[in-house]
Amino acid sequence: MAAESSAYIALGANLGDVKRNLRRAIETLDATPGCRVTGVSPWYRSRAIGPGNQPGYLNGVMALATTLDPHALLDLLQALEAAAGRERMVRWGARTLDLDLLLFDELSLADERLTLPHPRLAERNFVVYPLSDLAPALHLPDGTPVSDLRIALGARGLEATFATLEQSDD
Ligand code: A4P
Ligand code: MG
Repeated sequence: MAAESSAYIALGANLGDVKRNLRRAIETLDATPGCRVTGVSPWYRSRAIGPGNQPGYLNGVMALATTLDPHALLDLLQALEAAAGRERMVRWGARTLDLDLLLFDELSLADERLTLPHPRLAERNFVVYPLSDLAPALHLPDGTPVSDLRIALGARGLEATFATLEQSDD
């Protein structure tokens, strides 16, 4: 059996049936051969970063144990985004699921498809807060503790919500 790697994935959604899309992404990843979801963070509402007047996002992070390589995992995440996107194009007309590969073991790399750690990880409190909730002692490959990033960024535009998607009522 191939050795398992440890990966962290950011989840975000701001349109459509947000909780259902997020829940489904977690369930589908956990049901994929070679992937095991080992933890899910609490969930945050965040002010949208991006053009126009977008609704707020729901953001969280999951931890994954996987035998996939990083590019195969990226393929899988993009397939899940596309699956949610196809539904959304019929019903809502805009993005409903964003899955970013934040960290993969201690890997640092940059090629045309994949940059690790995720290039915007350290700038985004809606990524760093749930990541440090889930893994308080985690360090980036360069040694930066995620707890330091959390202090540096602060909670501006961020609101802690529910501990699990299942606990929340729609
Ligand atoms: N790519 C390179 N490295 C990675 C990586 N580590 N993980 C490439 C995922 N993808 C990676 O990403 C564009 C390309 O990045 C991919 O083709 C992949 O090969 P995408 O997810 O397809 O496109 P995108 O999400 O529309 O663009 P981008 O630039 O990745 O946006 P972000 O950074 O994902 O931001 N505001 C709030 N409050 N909360 C959010 O979650 N999310 C976004 C999307 C914007 N504003 C937000 C939030
Ligand atoms: Mg993205």
